[in-house]
Amino acid sequence: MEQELKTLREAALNELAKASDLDELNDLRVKYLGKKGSLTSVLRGMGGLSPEERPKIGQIVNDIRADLEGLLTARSEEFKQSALEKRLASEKIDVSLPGRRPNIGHKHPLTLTLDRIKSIFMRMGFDVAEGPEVESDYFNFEALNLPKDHPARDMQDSFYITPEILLRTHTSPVEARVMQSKKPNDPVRIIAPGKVYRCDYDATHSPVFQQVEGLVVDKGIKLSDLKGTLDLFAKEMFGSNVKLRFRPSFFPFTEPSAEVDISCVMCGGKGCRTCKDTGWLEILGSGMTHPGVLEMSGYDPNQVSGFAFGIGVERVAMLVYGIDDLRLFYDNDARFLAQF
Ligand code: 2U9
Repeated sequence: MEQELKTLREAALNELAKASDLDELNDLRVKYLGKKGSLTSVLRGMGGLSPEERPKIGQIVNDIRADLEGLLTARSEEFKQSALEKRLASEKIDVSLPGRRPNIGHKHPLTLTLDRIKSIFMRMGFDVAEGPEVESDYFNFEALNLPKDHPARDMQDSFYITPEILLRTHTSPVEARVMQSKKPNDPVRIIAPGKVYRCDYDATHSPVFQQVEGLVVDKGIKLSDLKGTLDLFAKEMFGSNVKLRFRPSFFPFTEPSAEVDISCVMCGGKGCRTCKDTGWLEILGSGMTHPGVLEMSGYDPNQVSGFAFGIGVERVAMLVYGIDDLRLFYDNDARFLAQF
């Protein structure tokens, strides 16, 4: 057996000396030291040896294993080193060249605008509420006092999934859901930001756009609360010199309703192309929450009252950044987006 081991050792050393790369070294490791390798087979055959011979042979096997392992490691280091040297010799790096600046992304102008709107209302104590974009006819229309013959309910004006389910046309259903989740008459002070969908597409309308709607309901909420809140919002958003104008309007979910204009941010109210020489820019719609809408969500209009408003985020972003075509927000043209 001693002779057999000696031959094995010599064969292994011989092959190791001839190996020319890491793969071959690995094959040799498996061949001699692996689970089914030659040395392991010798160890298995030791059962037939006398008790005096066993430790002697065991010692020889261990010595060979240690020798082979040492040599394998040394040779593989040699191969790795020479591969590295070869690569370094062929690779020419000019460390004096300027580096490549990575393109770091940033927030989309609509997100920047939305963040600012949210921050202004959060500082006034509003909570941010969210809800589904795929909505039921009940929450999108019924609970908001939108009659069956209202134009928004037409298949041509909204995206229907089934006759009873559609892509929400405003974020108002979020406010209705919040009211219905509360104890009747519990105070509400929320904004509902998010995407909404309508069949419309031109320079000032996109089939998907973003809104921030707001709803305040409590005992004794008055029109002056609505005016004060929106006045503060407009001054924070467009500057403290801005003036507000409330024009009577109509929405099914508010009564009375008002459209809100700000003095033109481009010309300060003198009249220019942006304000079509009127000195005013329409920025949002608002009103006192319709008693029927309160009732529908379990609130008692004799105990509490409220106000609501709706802001188009694209419209605000266009005024803040001086953009004249809303489609730019959705084209994903890097030359446009890089400017923010
Ligand atoms: C509940 C009750 C009342 C939300 C309101 C508006 C006025 C409004 C438009 C502005 C521009 C939508 O993005 S836009 O096209 N919105 O004028 N929205 S009051 O009123 C509500 C909402 C929920 C329960």
